[in-house]
Amino acid sequence: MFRRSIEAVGNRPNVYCQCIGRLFSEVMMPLLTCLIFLLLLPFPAFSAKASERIYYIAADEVIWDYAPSAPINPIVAQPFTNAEKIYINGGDTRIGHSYIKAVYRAYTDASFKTLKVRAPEERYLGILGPIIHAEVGDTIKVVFRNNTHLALGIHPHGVRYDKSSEGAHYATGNGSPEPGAAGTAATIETGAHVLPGNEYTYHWNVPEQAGPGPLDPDSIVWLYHPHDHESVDIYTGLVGAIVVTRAGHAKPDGTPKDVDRELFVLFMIFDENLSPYLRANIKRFAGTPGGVQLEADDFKESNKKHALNGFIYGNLDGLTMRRNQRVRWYLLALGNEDDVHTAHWHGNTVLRHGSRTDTVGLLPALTEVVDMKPYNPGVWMFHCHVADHMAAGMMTRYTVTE
Ligand SMILES: [Cu+2]
Repeated sequence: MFRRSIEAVGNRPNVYCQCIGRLFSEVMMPLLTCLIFLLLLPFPAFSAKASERIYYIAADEVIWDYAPSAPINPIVAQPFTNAEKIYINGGDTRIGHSYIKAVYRAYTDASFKTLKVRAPEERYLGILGPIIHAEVGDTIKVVFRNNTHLALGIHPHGVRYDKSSEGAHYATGNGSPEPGAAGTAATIETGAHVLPGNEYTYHWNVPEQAGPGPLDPDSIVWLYHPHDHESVDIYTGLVGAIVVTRAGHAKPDGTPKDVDRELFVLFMIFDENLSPYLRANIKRFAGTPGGVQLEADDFKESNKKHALNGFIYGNLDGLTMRRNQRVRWYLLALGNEDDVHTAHWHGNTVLRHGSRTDTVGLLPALTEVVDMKPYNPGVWMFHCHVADHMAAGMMTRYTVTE
């Protein structure tokens, strides 16, 4: 084009212009293109602009209903059986299916006045906190507000933090008994123990080490939860997830480009016997609070909610997708020695690290990322395959539409 436009100027084209034009179009341009390509090739992160992802997350106290469908079990569209009623029914010495709990919730800004409303396609997340998305190279800033009556914080897995953003509190020194001795955790504010009504800001980095490894898909998932008194804090209901996408492979919102639908499911037996709200729950929901025997086996069993995203017996609703969509399932687990789960799909299969399966094992604080390309439309069961857990309600359904 350049040469032709010069020639069109007159009958005697300028020889120097022609030479410069040819030199530019046939030598310099290809050289420049190659140079730019070679520079970008080993550094895909250069093509993506690093962002600071800001989240306003509060711990809020709520009344959580594990089975809003009661007295109907939606899996069979029948009333709950006597065996199932152990986990459902309230009574003089039972709490029932609603409990005081705490959940992480997203707000629109630092005023913490307006809740970020979940879109209909996100409501299945249930008790899970806001999903934090970031791309390798980004930074995450979480402004946390504690609206509960407990001292709490946020401890993230996987991402990089300084002590001040670890959200966990323990001695790092030589164990000197002297309170506040240099080098002990007592001298370092980590954001583990944010007092009721207070706020704390966490800064987390997302280096390559926080992102997908060579054998991972383009995004992986990490947990976050309180870590002040970790073994009981998690039974408040406070737990959420962080997705980290490979550099250069994220959409502007941080979600992976190679996925049409992300789904998150937490397999966790919420043992309400260990919840800091146990006594408050007895006082509020038991017919005769004074008659409750904390150590009675049947009372203890009634408080073990074998839940998917905090729902039991098919009450987790909204795991929907279309046929042939690229669906990424992020599976999460947390809890105790009973939290040995095997996530199992009817109707379709998934790819896990390049291997095909329909059942994936989980242990406390382990996560799994598997990809499904649903080819088989219908309403299908999705459940934990541990028999005792199924019987206690760790099951639901997912839907593949045409
Ligand atoms: Cu299970």
